[in-house]
Amino acid sequence: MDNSRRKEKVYKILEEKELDAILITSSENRYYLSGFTGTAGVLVITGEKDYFITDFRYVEQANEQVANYQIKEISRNKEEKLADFLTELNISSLGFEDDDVTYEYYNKMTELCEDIIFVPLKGRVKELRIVKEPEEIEDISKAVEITERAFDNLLNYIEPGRTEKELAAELEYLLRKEGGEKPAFDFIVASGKRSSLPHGVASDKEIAQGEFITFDFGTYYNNYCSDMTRTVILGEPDERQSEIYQIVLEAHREVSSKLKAGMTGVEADNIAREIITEAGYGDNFGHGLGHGIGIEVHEAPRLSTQSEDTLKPGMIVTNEPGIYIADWGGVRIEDDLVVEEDGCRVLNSSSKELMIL
Ligand SMILES: [Mn+2]
Repeated sequence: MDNSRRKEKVYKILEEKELDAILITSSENRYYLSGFTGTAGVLVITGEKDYFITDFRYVEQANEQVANYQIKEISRNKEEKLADFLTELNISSLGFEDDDVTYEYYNKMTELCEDIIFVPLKGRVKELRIVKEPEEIEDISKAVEITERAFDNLLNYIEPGRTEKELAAELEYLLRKEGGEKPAFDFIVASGKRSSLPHGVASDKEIAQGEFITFDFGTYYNNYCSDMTRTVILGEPDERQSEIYQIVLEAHREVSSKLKAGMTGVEADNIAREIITEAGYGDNFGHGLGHGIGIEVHEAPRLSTQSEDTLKPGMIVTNEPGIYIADWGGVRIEDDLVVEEDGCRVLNSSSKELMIL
């Protein structure tokens, strides 16, 4: 991966915050800024020479994957040796990921590095990931494609008597078979009354005739996530089921046709919220409209009544309005969208009409 452009952006943060170095500890930012896919290692970015520090298990992999960093091995007493190394480099102010390190790690490092001032980065590095580069959009599109193919293949498997867990397991198998790397999160398979649980992780409940089943799932592809939700029904819907489904679908469609760069996260959320509220179900849409996806399945920007973000071209966000009625059930429909100058591009292509199985 060519990480040089991304590193340049970190150099700007060094300058802006007048830091001697930035220590990257989170796996997501480590991957974003280096290309390393292993699970251990830190980056020390000074702007002159940058270092990738990892232990014995990953040195060979780092040499293959990580360009533009000097690879350094620290295998035992990692904190002590890192502290010695930072002191050797004459660093006096060090930016660190305060939203990533543990209290224990912070205490240990500040104790070991007496002469170094630790400056919290407050999400400044993470923010670099909010607008996606063309290669990232490609990876997410691929993840979405895999997700849709797997769901298509799952449809034949859905029948009364299967448990939610069986459906989740089959879905995971199909995703991996289609080329997915691993699930993007614990799948939600919520049927019948359980579909009123926005985050009802698959249970031992058997699915039955007449029930809504909400599937919320996704996969990693090349380290990027997809996130998709469909609600299907076993047998013909009753009047109320059709009504609720149509309201959510209308809210969802209105968002895909109106969302564009320049809107705030609050305005985007409000496109769907207005429709659901006017239909009388405002109190039953208790979460935000959507969120960014990327290396993490939930990242900036947020589309919600609390959001402080403004949409820019190249952001990828979910569009997932829902209505949840306790002791009855619920509906959610979710696609992934690329924000563009004058609109948005929907990455999903599978049908959003109520699927009657
Ligand atoms: Mn989502």
